[in-house]
Amino acid sequence: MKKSLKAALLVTVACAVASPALADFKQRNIRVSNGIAEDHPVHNGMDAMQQCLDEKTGGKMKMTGFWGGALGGDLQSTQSLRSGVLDSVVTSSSPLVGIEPALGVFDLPFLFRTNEEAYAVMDGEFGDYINEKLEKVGLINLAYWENGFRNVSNSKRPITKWEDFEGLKMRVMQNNIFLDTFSNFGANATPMSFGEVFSALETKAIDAQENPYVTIDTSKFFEVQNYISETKHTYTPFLFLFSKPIFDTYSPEEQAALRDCAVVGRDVERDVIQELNKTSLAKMEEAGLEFNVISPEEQQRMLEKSQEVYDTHKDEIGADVVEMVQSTLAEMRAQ
Ligand code: 2Q2
Repeated sequence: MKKSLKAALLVTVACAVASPALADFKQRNIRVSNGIAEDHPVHNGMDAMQQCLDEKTGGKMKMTGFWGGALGGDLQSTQSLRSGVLDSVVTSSSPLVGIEPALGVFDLPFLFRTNEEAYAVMDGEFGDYINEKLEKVGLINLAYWENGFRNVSNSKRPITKWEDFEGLKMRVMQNNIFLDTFSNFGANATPMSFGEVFSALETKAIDAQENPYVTIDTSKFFEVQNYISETKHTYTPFLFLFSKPIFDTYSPEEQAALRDCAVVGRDVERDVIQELNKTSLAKMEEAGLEFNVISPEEQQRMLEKSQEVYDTHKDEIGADVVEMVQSTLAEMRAQ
């Protein structure tokens, strides 16, 4: 037998052995709750994840995305996962600190400086450490997707230094670290679920909110705001969570397919969100919003002013947890 034909046969046999038979997969209809709008890059990530699942399972594992909080907000959907009545949710980590306090580390202002730092921490040992904690509370985190670096939009004035927050009625996520961070700057901070933000801005119940550009664009907050200021004050991850009670009924092959394809979707979502962040900002400037970038000096003053937030919340997050991330980042920055 010709060598090349033999090699081709060996590869074919190896693939057949490595990849589970399609018979190992059952028909699964997976509902995925999202608080964000359907045209957010999470949708691109889910499309790529679905394509991966189709290839691995012969189309047996099908996801359906529910957008705009149709199945409930972040915390409500996450609780439904824990009780096994909902399959999956893509949610920020911030509203979940009541379930797992260690997640609060991601809310510390100016923790990460770049996307690369965030990815190294989330996709590495620390991410696994957090995922082990989440499993203990009934949640499987399939992968860390991207919500991203958060910036401030408001209807009153450009934010050029922390003192400019004085008296601003500002929505924050339902999370005490965010509440303290902006109260500490002098804002009149109000915790509010994501689904209420647009109408609160529209009715002037609040003046300001903070989110990545893509979110401010796709959730149309910019339509009822006048200023957008690049502060990059926090990087928020999206957790692609799956119900552990449901996950435990899946075969090892089904579980592996979900985890592997969530990573495929993650990489697509991160790429698309990087591109869309640029076009979202341009679109909002064209819509008439006044844009400014806070200077490195003023960003440093914001960080120094926020040190007391670290001191206040370090113990509730876990001093060891904060230390793990900060030492990882120190090593990266020393290279
Ligand atoms: O400010 C927010 O609440 C957003 O960053 C949300 O966390 C995010 O858009 C989604 O988790 C909404 O479900």
